[in-house]
Amino acid sequence: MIAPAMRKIVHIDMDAFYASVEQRDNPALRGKPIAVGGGENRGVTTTASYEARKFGVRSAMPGYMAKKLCPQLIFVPPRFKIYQEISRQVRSIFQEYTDLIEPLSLDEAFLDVSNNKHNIPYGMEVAKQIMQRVYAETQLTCSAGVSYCKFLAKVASGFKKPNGLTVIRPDQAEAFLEKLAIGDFFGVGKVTAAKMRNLGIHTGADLKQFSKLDLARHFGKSGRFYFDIVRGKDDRPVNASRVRKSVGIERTLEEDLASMDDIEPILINLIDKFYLRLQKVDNFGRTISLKLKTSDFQIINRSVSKDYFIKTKEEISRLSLILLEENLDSFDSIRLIGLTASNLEKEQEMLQNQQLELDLKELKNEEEE
Ligand code: TTP
Ligand code: MG
Repeated sequence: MIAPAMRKIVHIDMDAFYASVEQRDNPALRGKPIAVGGGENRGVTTTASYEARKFGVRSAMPGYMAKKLCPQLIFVPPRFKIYQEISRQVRSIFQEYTDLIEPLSLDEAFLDVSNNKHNIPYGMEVAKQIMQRVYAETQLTCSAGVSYCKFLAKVASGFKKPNGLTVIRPDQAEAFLEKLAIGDFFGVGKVTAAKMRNLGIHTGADLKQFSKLDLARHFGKSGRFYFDIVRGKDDRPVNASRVRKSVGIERTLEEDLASMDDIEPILINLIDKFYLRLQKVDNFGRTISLKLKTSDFQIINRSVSKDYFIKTKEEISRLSLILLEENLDSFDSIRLIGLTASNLEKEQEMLQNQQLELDLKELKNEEEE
């Protein structure tokens, strides 16, 4: 058997992203400790410039606390539109090298450059070029990590911030992971890290002492993941299509049904559940589709699209019932019925917006307080 070729994964993370953008666009802020966020009295810091970090100012820190740590701190309101624009700009640089891009937020992404568009043999070379291109086009720096898996690439990018490039080769992985502090393991949250320290796990080497069974006992399913990553085993693919394309629900009927009278109550019930789903994921579509599977296993898919997002239950009900009525002649009886929303609101920019929404919500909460 031929072993699969080693993957080349790059993780890129912008340096002090929002703060760097503000310093770039306002020379008066350069070299100064700044915090981007709601301000001194209200609001939290989204991020701080490196000058401010020297004083201990951190992301998610309340403004008054940041000011206490660093009295000369300058508060700057965020400009999310600009950050989003830069994020897009940076992403199009990535796209010149690969289509396998998995954004984690506005300012970071995984890239699988194993088969990159320029046939560059080394991941490090791709990362170097991307860093240069990002700087040339945005006057902002980023840091990059290169390795054979996502976990190590992510950890590597944080290793020499700012403007740093770190490569972890397979033969270096073990030593690197053994020395790594548990708080720096990507995927180990604050709570888990604290729990691990209580168990005497402070570094990768400590973590390695635990059996898979023990880790599963203490940390459930994640235990197995920790067992693997500390051994440098991470096969997760770079997932370029994590963005949801549709939200759907379907139900197989207990018995095959034929008439509007019989199907309608089932559909109405399904609409209730469907609407709850849409609300829960807070993602509505411009298209509603009705799926019917006939008793002889033919699939009938019918949809209706609007030029706006269909957000009320009344409209979803009305459209679904019309779709059913219009298609009653297309089957003798059905065994399954389903509803799907597509052309989703969040489809295009979902990942980018996640960060944005968090930020906006944070600020709004602060304003409401
Ligand atoms: P990060 O990449 O975590 O931080 P950073 O880019 O500011 O700094 P670093 O050089 O260490 O990478 O987050 C990216 C942006 O996301 C950050 O500039 C602001 C925003 N953000 C928040 O709004 N809230 C938060 O709690 C964090 C961590 C980040
Ligand atoms: Mg960053």
